Amino acid sequence: MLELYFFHGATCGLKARLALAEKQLDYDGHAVTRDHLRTEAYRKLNPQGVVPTLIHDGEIILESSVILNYVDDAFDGPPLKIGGPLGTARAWWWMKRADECLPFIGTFTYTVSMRPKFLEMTPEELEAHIAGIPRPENRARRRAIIEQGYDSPYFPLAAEGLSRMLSDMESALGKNKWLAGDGYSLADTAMSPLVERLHELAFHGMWENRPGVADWWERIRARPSYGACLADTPNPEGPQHRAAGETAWPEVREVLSA
Ligand SMILES: N[C@@H](CCC(=O)N[C@@H](CS)C(=O)NCC(=O)O)C(=O)O
Repeated sequence: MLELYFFHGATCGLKARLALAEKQLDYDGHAVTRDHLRTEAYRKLNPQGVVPTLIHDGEIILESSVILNYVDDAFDGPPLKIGGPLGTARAWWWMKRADECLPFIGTFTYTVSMRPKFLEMTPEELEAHIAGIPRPENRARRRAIIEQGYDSPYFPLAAEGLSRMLSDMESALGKNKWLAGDGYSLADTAMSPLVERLHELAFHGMWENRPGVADWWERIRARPSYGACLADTPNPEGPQHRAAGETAWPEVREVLSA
């Protein structure tokens, strides 16, 4: 039996869902709320209180990149590591890159779209929210973003990190059709949710001068896996992200070009 805990709108949850869709696997999907991630029951499955959590025949598998690799190794279906050891190494390089870029995409999402909700909280509610984040580095980042918004030191770092990510993608896609070679692989699965969030924020200007990324993104969106994960069950926070992103874009563009 295969189960996945995720929430609609979670970048890492989408990563795992895309991989399961690419492998054409049936599974029990548990779409949970953010509040559920803070319960004792969920933290027994995933002590960091995050998604995704994959459970296969009672065994718990954590960390989205580890889940991607496991799903590819454990099941039949189209192989998602291609091109022998070199192709696998390249796919892992991108999976590592996706993990490194997750805090940057979180900073963009929370600064641009989620922050107003936190500013409405009472000081007690806000402290309880921050106290419920297990890792101290994540608590510090969340607090700085809520208190300082675009002036937090995390925002320019995220802008630089995401620009570099897209430049690296442009460079790879100038050499090969897909990120890790001639065929679709876990590299593409891992990077798609990060670009999906930029797409939700309507920050398409970030790839207007990166034709390789623009073309790759259209090909990703045309895949059945994208339709299965996003067309049928769109992110309920998508309209909020788009509205906030459209308003923020002039300011974000300035930071990106600084
Ligand atoms: N390194 C972890 C990160 C997981 C993570 O941070 N997940 C986010 C969603 S992308 C989450 O569950 N956040 C909890 C929240 O928003 O309350 C992984 O790749 O699985």
